[in-house]
Amino acid sequence: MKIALITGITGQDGAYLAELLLNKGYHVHGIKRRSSLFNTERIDGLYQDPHEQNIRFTLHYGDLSDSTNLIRIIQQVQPDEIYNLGAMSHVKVSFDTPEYTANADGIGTLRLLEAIRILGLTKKTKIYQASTSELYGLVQAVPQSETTPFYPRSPYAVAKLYAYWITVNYREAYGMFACNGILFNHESPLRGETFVTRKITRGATKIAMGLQDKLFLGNLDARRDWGHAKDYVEAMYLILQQEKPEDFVIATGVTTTVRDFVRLAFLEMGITVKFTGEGANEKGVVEACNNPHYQIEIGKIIIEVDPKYFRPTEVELLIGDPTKAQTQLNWKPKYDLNGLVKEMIASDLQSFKKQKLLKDAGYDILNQFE
Ligand code: NDP
Ligand code: GDR
Repeated sequence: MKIALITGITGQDGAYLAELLLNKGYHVHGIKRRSSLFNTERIDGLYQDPHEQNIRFTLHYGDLSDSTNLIRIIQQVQPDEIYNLGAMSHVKVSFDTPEYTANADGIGTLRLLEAIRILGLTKKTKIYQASTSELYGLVQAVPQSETTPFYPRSPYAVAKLYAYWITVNYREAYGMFACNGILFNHESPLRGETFVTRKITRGATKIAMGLQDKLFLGNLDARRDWGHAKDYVEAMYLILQQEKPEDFVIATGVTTTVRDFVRLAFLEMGITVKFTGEGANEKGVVEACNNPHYQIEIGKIIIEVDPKYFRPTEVELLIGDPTKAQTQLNWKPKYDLNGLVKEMIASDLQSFKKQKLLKDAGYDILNQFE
């Protein structure tokens, strides 16, 4: 039985990848951080009681900032494959916590690579590094491919640049099977609530249901190449099954503005949004409502720009060229943007129905921190 170790198993990608590998017959080990509240919601469905016999899913406490713990876990687990998905992954937050981000996202990768080397596992253990389209940053050329120069634009991207190159260096220096997947944005119903797509799908459902008045967003002009996380974890797996270790861009090749993502998400709730004004004064107004269950006033302002969400340095345009992955990995995404939005909206709608029922019955449990 193959053994995989996933850092960041409690995150969006960790949850989908763990499920994929379990379905392929792997024993999946994951590293989770200690937290004062439960943080395993995304993987609770995969949980196996460690008191049972023949379990194939095991969690270990740990952190990418602690070499001792990484060495101990890798020694104990003896993984065939490590997927390094753990990271402080929010670009805007990385401007607030740059040192921590460098430590977890940059040096964390070095710690894993060194642990493999120290333990004499360089010929046994393959490692996948979660690299990112944020490496391209300030546009040098489009579409962005494996040969496009990098120009990172945030502490997050700079930390990931270190992680990218240290992965390449360990491959070249020690012959390790170490690969970068340069993944463009990928989303899903499991996406963290503060990333823009999920913020929008949650906002669209709550506004339509009368649970929220307005949605405040930042740069509506930014363009992203959005795919579905389920398709992207498949690519991670394929990258480690190749004969030679190489780096791959994973993307859809289609780019969309944040503004158009807003339009699509609200349309899925039957609401047509018209944008008026410019820059920080731009507003999204209800132009039409065609929802059999929830009605909303025409002309109501439901989107506003709040400059607090602007980034000190922004990445304006990402559009990936996945030709290498398509030809060499035979990777093809199953979802398009419409399918992704539909699935995210359906999931958020389902989870807010309970809140709506409680509100209609007089129990207002809206989260005041949102
Ligand atoms: P998430 O933010 O959903 O998950 C990040 C995971 O990393 C969580 O499990 C988190 O734990 C864990 N983590 C954070 N800090 C540490 C630390 N110091 N030590 C150990 N674990 C830690 O990210 P995604 O699933 O979306 O992304 C997975 C990886 O892919 C990340 O490295 C991200 O930077 C990268 N990436 C993501 C893309 C995307 O569009 N989603 C695109 C390209 C790259 P906890 O749950 O406790 O917070
Ligand atoms: P990104 O994702 O920075 O691309 O990083 P995010 O969804 O945070 O932002 C995408 C774009 O939307 C603009 N934006 C807003 N973003 C957020 N979060 N909140 C807002 O209110 C808002 N309004 C507009 C942003 O300015 C940006 O241009 C994600 C993460 O998953 C990284 O870990 C990963 O490496 C990259 O994708 C690829």
